[in-house]
Amino acid sequence: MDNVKNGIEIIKGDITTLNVDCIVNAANNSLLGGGGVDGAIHRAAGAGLLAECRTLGGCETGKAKITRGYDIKAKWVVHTVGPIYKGSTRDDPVLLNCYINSLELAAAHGVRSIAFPAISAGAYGYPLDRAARLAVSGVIAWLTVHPDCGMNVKLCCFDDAAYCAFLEAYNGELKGRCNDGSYVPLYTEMRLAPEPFQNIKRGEKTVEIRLYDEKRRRLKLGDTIIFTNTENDSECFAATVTALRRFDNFKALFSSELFAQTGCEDMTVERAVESMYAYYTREQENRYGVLAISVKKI
Ligand code: AR6
Repeated sequence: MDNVKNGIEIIKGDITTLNVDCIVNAANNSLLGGGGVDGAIHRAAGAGLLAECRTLGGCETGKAKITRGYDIKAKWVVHTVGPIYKGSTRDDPVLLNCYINSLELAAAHGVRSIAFPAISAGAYGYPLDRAARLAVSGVIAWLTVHPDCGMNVKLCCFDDAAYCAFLEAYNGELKGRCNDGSYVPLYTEMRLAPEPFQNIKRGEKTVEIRLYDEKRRRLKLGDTIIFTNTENDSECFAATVTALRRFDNFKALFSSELFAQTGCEDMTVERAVESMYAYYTREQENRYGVLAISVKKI
């Protein structure tokens, strides 16, 4: 297959008029229509869309379902349900998953160009800047994991406020990737040796261990981590940080109940501690302490 490049673009406009393979609808759990962009898409697509939606049995928050586009130009409509903002960052991974699951489903249907509205940023109340950063993080996370998919993503903003917030998030994400320190990206990259890489990918290892250094201090619950195989840079997957726990040293960490999730559980605690000195010195361990990062593959 050709190595077709992915693309991402921030645009301003009405999503129902776009010339793309697929548009994404910010729906509700019933999938039976509503206000905002949902209402606009159903009005533009016509009765056929609603009839097909009725056969789908609704959709869970953070998940996605697909229908035909009926009277709109796009062949497909992916319906996803964003979280309702409740004043905390707890639902951030759910909003990220809206983007990731929509892209996954669309790609499985041969879609190569897709437009998203600002999911959850209207009636569902997400602060625009955070919704924008999560959108950009989720899309970039997915594109990073599927580098040769040739997917063109348009983040379609309806008004100037959304357009500015998305541009800022996108530029910030690029700056964050340049590590100039002025922006804390909502995802981070970690390199893993082949064995732990595969173990985390299969869900057999759910705790990754790092020094609690400057970089790791910036990690937060709900962040996206892109894990890359040290022996093959193009092999990577995205995961969400589900828990963070600090320990004074490796021994304390391996003596906790987290031991069973570290991928070292077939060793003795002493051997597990020893194995960490292949990566870090005792001096670094004493200076920074260590961090147990619980992750779940996206
Ligand atoms: N094209 C692009 N973006 C649009 C359009 C359009 N035609 N119309 C609105 N937007 P919202 P939510 C923007 O409320 O927050 C519905 O009733 C809008 O300016 O549509 O995920 C569903 O049925 C905002 O930036 O979706 C659910 O009950 C963004 O789309 C609930 O709202 C999302 O706003 C979902 O709430």
